Amino acid sequence: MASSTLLRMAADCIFCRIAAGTIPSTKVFEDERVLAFRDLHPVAPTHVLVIPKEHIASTAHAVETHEALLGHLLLVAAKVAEQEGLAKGFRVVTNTGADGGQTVDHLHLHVLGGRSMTWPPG
Ligand code: D5M
Repeated sequence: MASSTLLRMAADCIFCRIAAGTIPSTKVFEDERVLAFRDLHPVAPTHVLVIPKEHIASTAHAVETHEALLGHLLLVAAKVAEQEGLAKGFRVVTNTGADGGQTVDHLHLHVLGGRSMTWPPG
């Protein structure tokens, strides 16, 4: 792994380890900037997480230089939804901070589908 990649990994971040391949995951999509894998505790028939390989703690920690990467994450979420056959629709969620329900401090998009979603979320 390139040292620049190592520098952008956070120590003890589970999603950095998944991105580096040192913790296994069920991958559904990968390119040089992002990884998509199945959530360990799915809350919908399809529940995929899309993460940047670079460590960004949350949406609130994203800065201007992440703009293209953030757009790419959303495009990959749509690609994953198509790949998963979610033609009837899907939901993309990013929990941010304690009140937002974030439990893993590495920015991730949840792609949820395969059932009808309700609103508002809990
Ligand atoms: O979502 C964090 C999500 O991460 C939560 O739905 C469980 C999932 N998770 C945690 N560890 C793993 C591993 N090892 N593989 C796959 N999925 C995992 P949040 O929005 O932060 O609450």
